[in-house]
Amino acid sequence: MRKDEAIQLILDQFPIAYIVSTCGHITRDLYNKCDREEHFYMVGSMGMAAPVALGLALANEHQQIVILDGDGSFLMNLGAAAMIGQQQPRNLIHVVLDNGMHESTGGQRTIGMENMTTAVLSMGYKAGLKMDKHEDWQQLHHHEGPVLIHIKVDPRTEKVGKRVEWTPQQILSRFSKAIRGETCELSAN
Ligand SMILES: Cc1ncc(C[n+]2csc(CCOP(=O)(O)OP(=O)(O)O)c2C)c(N)n1
Repeated sequence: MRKDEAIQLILDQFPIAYIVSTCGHITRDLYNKCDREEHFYMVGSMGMAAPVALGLALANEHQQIVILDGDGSFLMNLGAAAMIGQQQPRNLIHVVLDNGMHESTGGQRTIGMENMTTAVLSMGYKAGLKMDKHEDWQQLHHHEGPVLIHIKVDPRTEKVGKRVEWTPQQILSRFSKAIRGETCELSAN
């Protein structure tokens, strides 16, 4: 599957979710596909989308929170997965877009983790699903969180889109307002 197809599937499956995306190309891909106040774009802090999303899920238990992670970012901070497994937030979906590399910094290989779904089950996730085909998505809604969705994606062939134009302060401000149900009237620089 192409990465942009996978991101579109996530947006279609979780249309009202709050999404925390890992730094680098994944954040840029999400931003360029669809920019919403409900997106918290990590800009720089690799491995930190999962702990940020965990905090959000615990503090906002009636909102659905989605982590859009890369395999490099997921592997960099496995401790966050262990904490998610221990805290058991029912409203948290952890998506890992696995291209087998650190694409954002030049394509260096990751160590790989074929058994990511069984690994997180042993840490306490309620489900670990490998979703490589469009049909696989039908099984999704039977599970409560925390759920890990492992998606193998192809290496990029097209040019990456522009960087996020919001400042980190604007990202935080508009996201916080959105999750509190307040209106927001910011415009990007
Ligand atoms: C703590 C930290 N280390 C390294 C980086 C540099 N960096 C940014 S994105 C990235 C690769 C992320 O890889 P992955 O999560 O697999 O996503 P991909 O780039 O493949 O989309 C790296 C190494 C960083 N931003 N922060």
